[in-house]
Amino acid sequence: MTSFFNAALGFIHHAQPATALAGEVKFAADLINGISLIAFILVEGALIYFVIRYRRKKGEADRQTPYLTHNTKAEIIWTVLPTIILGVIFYYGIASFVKLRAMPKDAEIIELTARQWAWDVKYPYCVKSEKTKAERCIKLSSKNVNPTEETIKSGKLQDDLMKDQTQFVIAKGRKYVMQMTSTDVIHSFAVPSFYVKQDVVPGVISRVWFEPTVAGEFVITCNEYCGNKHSGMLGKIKVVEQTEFDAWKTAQLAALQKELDQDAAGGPVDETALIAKGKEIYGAKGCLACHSVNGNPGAVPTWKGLYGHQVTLTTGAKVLADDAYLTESMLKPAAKVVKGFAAMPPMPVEAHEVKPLIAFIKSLK
Ligand code: HEC
Ligand SMILES: [Cu+2]
Repeated sequence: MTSFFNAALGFIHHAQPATALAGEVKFAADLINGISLIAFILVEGALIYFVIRYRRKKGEADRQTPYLTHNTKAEIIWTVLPTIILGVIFYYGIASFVKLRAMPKDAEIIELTARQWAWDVKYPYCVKSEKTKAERCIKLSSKNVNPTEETIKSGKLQDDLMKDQTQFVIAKGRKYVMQMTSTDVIHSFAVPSFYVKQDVVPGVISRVWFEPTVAGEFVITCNEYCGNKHSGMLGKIKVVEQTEFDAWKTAQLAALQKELDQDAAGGPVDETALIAKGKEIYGAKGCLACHSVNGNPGAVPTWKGLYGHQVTLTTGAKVLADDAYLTESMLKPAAKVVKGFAAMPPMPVEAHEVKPLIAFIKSLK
């Protein structure tokens, strides 16, 4: 019997609990589903039994239903029993809900921004340039998909990206608060194994917290329909041991420091290096989810042949796609909108990324 229930519930809850609270939430959900399943079987079973047992048989005389006004015993049972059951459900529901909603004070805060169709995260770990005083923090966007010539030509790029979205790393046994907002439409941040789900809404900051207790990789899904690539708005959380996390963090910060120093020295000067960097950002910042670079027409303008050509705007005006126009289009996408397209939502492009991106667009003749 237990294995039957486990199998039945297994359809609903595949995920193994992987945080301090997940077990409690799973228990509440399993309890409600289990009670519902039993109630369903009893009610439907009785229904089928009565239909067969009390059916009107062939040639049988008509019978009148007895006139019942009330039955105290039955009324007490069907009032008290459901009240007790609902009371139990309420208790287990509210007990874990209260804990889920109380953000711990000693947690690390990770900022998360949702957009069509990716998650961008920002850690509270930063480095500063001695020379320029510029600051750079660990940020992760889509997993660094490094587009190859082959994938660019085939146009398969966009599917490639959707398969392997943002992957971010956290340490086992630490508490984390995700501080979340959206730049475009309503999304919902959900990690099935963590048993958390929270709407991510433009103009609003919502929070969710967890304390991972199991090392491994866990899937992030968007649980609110948010456009035609909603189903590909996936991500991964990689939970590692504290020592591994520290090593990861040190390496990330060292790479950022190197970038800062390079920028302070004038940035990569040779065009090939700039193009390579631009291509990397195109993958890492998820531009490739929308912009093709092989000329494929779509719901979004292709980047192929864009540089140096005339672009018609929604206002009817024509502009030359030069450095100034492209810079503005990346940093303030709503300023000039290409005719025939919806405005691009704000993108997490940083000022220092514009130059390499333009070099990359320029190279797509
Ligand atoms: C959700 C889909 C989407 C994503 C992701 C996206 N864009 Fe766009 N982009 C658009 C749309 C739609 C337009 C055309 C409307 C407009 O001009 O705002 C556009 C236009 C542009 C233009 C002007 C192109 C032209 O033909 O004039 C530039 C430059 C641009 N995007 C850069 C970027 C960069 C850089 C990224 C990655 C950081 C990016 N976009 C990611 C949808 C997207
Ligand atoms: Cu979404």
